[in-house]
Amino acid sequence: MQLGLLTAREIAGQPDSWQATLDTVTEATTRLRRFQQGGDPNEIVFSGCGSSYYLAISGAFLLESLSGIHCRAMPASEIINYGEHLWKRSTRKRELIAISRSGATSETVQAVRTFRKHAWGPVLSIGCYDHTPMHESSDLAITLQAAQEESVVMTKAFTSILLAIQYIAGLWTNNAPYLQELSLLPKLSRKTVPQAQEVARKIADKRRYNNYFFLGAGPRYGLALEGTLKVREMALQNTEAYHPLEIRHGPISVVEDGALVTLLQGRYGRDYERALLSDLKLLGADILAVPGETEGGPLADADFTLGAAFTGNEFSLLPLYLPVVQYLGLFTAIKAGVDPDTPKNLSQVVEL
Ligand code: F1P
Repeated sequence: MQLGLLTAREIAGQPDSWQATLDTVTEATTRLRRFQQGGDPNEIVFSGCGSSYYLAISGAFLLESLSGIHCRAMPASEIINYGEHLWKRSTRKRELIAISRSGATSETVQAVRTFRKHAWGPVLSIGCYDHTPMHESSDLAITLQAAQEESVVMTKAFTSILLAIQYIAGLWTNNAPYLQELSLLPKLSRKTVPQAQEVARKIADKRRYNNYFFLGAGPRYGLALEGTLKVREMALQNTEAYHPLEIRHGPISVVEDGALVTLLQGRYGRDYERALLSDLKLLGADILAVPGETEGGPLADADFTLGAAFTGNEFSLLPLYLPVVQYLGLFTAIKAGVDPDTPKNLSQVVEL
């Protein structure tokens, strides 16, 4: 049996899935605009579970920075358990963006129904299947058919939903240059995905690490969390995610030889992040920098880099950070003799 066959195919299928995603959301433009004009919210809540919650974290940061509207991310269970308590004195007009690949995760479906029951605001749901309980409970449903997956772990579904959120953010803010940048991603990914495969294979061939750290600031924090989920679900390894400078405030105590630190680099805070990498390197960690080069030049302290194939607006390039992280989970699992297609104790859908 070849380990990780399904997952490998889905990671490699991202360029096609991203193009199909752009086609789907472009086709839904009128409905998406109408949804937003009807709501006029002063708070947009993003929600989901697991990888879909991590999408919510990145999506909320992204939409708030493009629109100026206050956005927050909540795990679906928090809406069910605390929504009423949290919002009982609030007069804000809200909207919910619910995210679920399956559209059937119990907490997410329940969060959508709770939101509607209390008339907290309209619900937009994003998933990969039609006629799901989540979609049927929402005001507007977007289905990304091409992002459907056989594997338990989310890979192309994650990046495709991320791209859909980016498109919606660009559309709602009438940001034509941003939408134009997004349209280039499928083509860019045809170069980045094979590069990512090569880099991740090299890392897994070098050694098995004791701890895998993922660092990401701003809209990349949710992606760093997704990195931990990939390495944990697929390869069952120890892994942690932080906003980059947060690692100095405690977690650095366990950084030593045997740690791999992956920095998802952006433009802001670059000098602080470079100084941080030097310190982590001195402690014995190996460093993967994604991308390996920014406007500030190449990163001297990186042991591994994902070429300079993507430079530009970090808010548009977000999906390009993921393939190397996904391949890292895949190859680390294969090296350890674990099948990434069948993660321990996990199923595609968590139904309570
Ligand atoms: C959410 C999720 C996945 C996780 C696993 C269990 O699914 O937590 O993120 O990888 O497959 O389910 P969904 O709500 O996006 O379908």
